[in-house]
Amino acid sequence: MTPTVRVVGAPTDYGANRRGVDMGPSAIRYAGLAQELERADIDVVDDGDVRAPRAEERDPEAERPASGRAKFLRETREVATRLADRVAGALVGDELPLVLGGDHSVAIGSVTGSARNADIGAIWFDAHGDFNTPETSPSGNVHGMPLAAALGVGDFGDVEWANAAGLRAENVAIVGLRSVDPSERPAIADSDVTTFTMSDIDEQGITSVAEDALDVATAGTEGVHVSLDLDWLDPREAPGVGTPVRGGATYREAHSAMEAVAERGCLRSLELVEVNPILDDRNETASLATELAASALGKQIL
Ligand code: B3U
Ligand code: MN
Ligand code: MN
Repeated sequence: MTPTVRVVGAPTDYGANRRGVDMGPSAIRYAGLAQELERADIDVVDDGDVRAPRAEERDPEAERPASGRAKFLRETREVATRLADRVAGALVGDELPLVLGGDHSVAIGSVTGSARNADIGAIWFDAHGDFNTPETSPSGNVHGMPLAAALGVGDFGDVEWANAAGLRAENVAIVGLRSVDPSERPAIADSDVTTFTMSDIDEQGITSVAEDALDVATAGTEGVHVSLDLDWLDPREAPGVGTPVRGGATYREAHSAMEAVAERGCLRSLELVEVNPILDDRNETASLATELAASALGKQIL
């Protein structure tokens, strides 16, 4: 039985360089998230949004990292701290937190909250590695850094609020990779994270890749955080994202991977990030996000 799902929105955009992704939580709710889950016999409680500052009212450099660049680090910390408390609180109440982003920097809060009282694994469905650090980032945008932050890579080792103590790189898999910055490649290679590129999906098939990723994330852990960046999908399926990259997962591959997650029975927390309704076509990316959430949470066809 799927536990009650507690929805919490994190309407941020300062981790990305695009306005509009802060409207992701509204777009996903408007697309019918609660109804989609209820139709799948899943109980849903909507906890509203965490308070998130507006980028234009803040100084991007207010909290400078030890070296390099990470814009809006202070704001990222504020939201991550609030979100981590909400996520951990839901889990203490035996509920399953479902976080709606916002840009992917919110994952720092989701992961640290999910890892607060348990050893967890994580599966990162994403076109990108999200493994930049303030020293390596070409953009300074924190949405390209959350996985490195949670694992304490580079300078992030000293950023205590961002490190997820109960998450080890050996239990992390990235699925769908096809856009990695030259500067972040060595950090991924030097880590114990397991990667599955789009070529791996071409060669092995999504069923095998999803099972392998689940093996990595569940080995010796108490549950898995699934971080679903909608740019994992091909832009033809999910046009409403800030940084689309051609050659992504198809509609069926995405559902198949989510169904594998549900079947394994290991899901501890879920997040849907980077939906940008301004760039979308009739809210179809948000609508797809609701469908994929239902699959991950165990929607049955028959
Ligand atoms: N790797 C680039 C681009 C990027 C990462 N995540 C997204 N875009 N969504 C960066 O800015 O770190
Ligand atoms: Mn991402
Ligand atoms: Mn991405």
